[in-house]
Amino acid sequence: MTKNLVLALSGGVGGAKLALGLSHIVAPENLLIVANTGDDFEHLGLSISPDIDTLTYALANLDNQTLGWGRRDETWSFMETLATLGGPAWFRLGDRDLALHVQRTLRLKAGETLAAITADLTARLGIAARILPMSNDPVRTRVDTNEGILDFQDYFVGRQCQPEVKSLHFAGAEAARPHPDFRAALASPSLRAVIICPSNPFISVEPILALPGIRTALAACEAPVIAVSPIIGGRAVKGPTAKMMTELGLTPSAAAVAARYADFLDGYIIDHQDAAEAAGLTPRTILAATLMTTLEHKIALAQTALDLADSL
Ligand code: FO1
Repeated sequence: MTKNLVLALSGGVGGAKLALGLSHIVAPENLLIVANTGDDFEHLGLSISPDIDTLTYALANLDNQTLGWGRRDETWSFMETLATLGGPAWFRLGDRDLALHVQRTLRLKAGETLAAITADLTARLGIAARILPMSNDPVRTRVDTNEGILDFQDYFVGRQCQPEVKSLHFAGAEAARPHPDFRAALASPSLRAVIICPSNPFISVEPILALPGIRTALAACEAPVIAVSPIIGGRAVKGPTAKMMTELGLTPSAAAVAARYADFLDGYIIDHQDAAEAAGLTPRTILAATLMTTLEHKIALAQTALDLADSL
């Protein structure tokens, strides 16, 4: 049995960059990208799945590289008009992006699963690799802060990550069923590697790990589990990872992220800047250029991750 299936766990902007790199190397029928849905929420009566959409736009080459979310070449007539009508304008939905949320909402209301809808919409956008929601059941990240418990998007966008994080929990995770194809991939004899993309461990990766049986399945996984550090030089490339780690009493370092995955991590990729940390790490650790600003960087890092997996 040739081991050719690559399973990537992704959320947010960093995850989508590495997923894009992998999509240029791994044949689409062998690439399964599991997307975090803990960021999902209902807004303006719409079901919004930001991490699925960030992945979708990145793989469709439609992503807004300035904002890091939403579509490029966007117009904002809907938002401008909504604001003049006194509607909530804090969560910005571009006119083209809006069509995706409307269509997803209509199809969910018609009884389709998030996975089925995602498969059809990504195909319509010309994406061959498979983007799979971690579950069809609702999981909602809640952030317990010094200002009380906030829904994720209220914290992340509404409050721009200012409140001090005391803890996170993933409402619904214990009752949610991992998508069966996700479970099957983890147990598949043709699994070549599991790649944990450089996403925020707390808001993008741990909702996935919080699903019943996933941590156990990763620890039991025959294939190597590789992670790319989302922290470079003590700082996150984008977003609140470092601030969150400090507020949670952790040192914002590549080593501290690896410790979150200690029970299943086989290989770890950290940036050259963090070479000094490599010695103390238990998983096989290698250095690479982990800041991905060009497509070439994304492809190179994806290749490095697969090479590390194949070497273990
Ligand atoms: N992030 C923001 O900081 N401000 C926004 O107005 C915003 C709108 C938005 C609309 C659609 C979408 O898919 C994502 C959007 N994001 C926005 C990002 C979103 O908050 C994600 O949860 C983050 O990318 C973290 O994963």
